[in-house]
Amino acid sequence: MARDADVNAQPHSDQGAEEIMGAHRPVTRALDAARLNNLDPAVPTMKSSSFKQAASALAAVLACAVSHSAHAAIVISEVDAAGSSAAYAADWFELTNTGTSAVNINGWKMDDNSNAFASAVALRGVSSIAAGQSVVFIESNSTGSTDAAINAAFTQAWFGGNAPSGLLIGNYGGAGVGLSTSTDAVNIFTASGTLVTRVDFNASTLGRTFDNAAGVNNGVLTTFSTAGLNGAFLSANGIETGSPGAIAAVPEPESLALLLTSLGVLGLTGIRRKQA
Ligand SMILES: [Ca+2]
Ligand SMILES: [Ca+2]
Repeated sequence: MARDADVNAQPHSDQGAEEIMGAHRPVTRALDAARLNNLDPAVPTMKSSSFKQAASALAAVLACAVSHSAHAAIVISEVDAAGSSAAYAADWFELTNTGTSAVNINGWKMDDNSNAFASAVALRGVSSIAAGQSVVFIESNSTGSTDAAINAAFTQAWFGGNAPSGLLIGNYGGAGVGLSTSTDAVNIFTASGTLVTRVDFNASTLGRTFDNAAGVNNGVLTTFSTAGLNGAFLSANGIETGSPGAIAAVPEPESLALLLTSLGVLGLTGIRRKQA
C-alpha cells in the first residue's frame, strides 16, 4: 500500500510544478500574441505569417536555382545517328557534366524528335555523372536484354575491346525512339519530366559523329567530329571518327610525364633566375 501511496505522490508533485509553471503562462501567451501581431519591436516589421511565406518562397526559389544550375551543367556533347550503320549497329549520344559537382540522373529519360516526356524512354545503367565526366548512352531494346552484347560490340569497334578506364556506358531503348540520319533530335528529361537539355540535327555524315563539345543547347548541331579536335579520333576499326566518353583530348601517360617534367624544369629555371 505504501507503494501505491508513492505512485500517487508523483502526480501531486507534477501538479505542483504545473501550478508554478501555470503562473507564467499568461505572460508567455501574451508575448506570443504580441509577436504574432507584430507588437514586439524586436521582430521585423513584416507580419509573422508573411515573413514565413516570403522565407518559404525564397527557399523554393533557391532550391529551384540550385537544381536548375545542376541540370544546366548537363549537355548533349555528341550524337551518332549513323551508329546504326556501324559494326555495332546502334545509335548513341553522349552526355557531359560541364559543372563542378556530380549530377544525379536517376530516373532521367530521353526522347527523339517527338520532343515529349510522354514518349520518352528511360536512361539506364548510369545513375550519376561526375563533374567533367562524359557518359555514352547507346540505343538498345526496351528491356535491356541486348545491352551487354551491344556495349561489347561498341567497345570493340571504338577501342579494340579495351575501353579507357572510367568510361561509363548506359543504354536506352523502346518503340518510338530512334535517331534518324536524315533529321532528328535528342531530348533529355528529369524523372519528373523537366526538360534538361535538347539538340536537333539534320543529315548525318556516315563515319563522323556530331561534335557538340561547344555545348549547344536547344539548337541545331552542325559540326562533325574531326580527328584531333575535342578529343576525337578514328575508331579502332577505322570506320568512324568521334570522341565517345570525352570532349577533349586526354594526354597520353608518356606525354603527361613529359609535360610535368617540362613544368618542373621551367619551375627550377624560375627559381634559379630569382636566386641569380
Ligand atoms: Ca526518330
Ligand atoms: Ca565526345
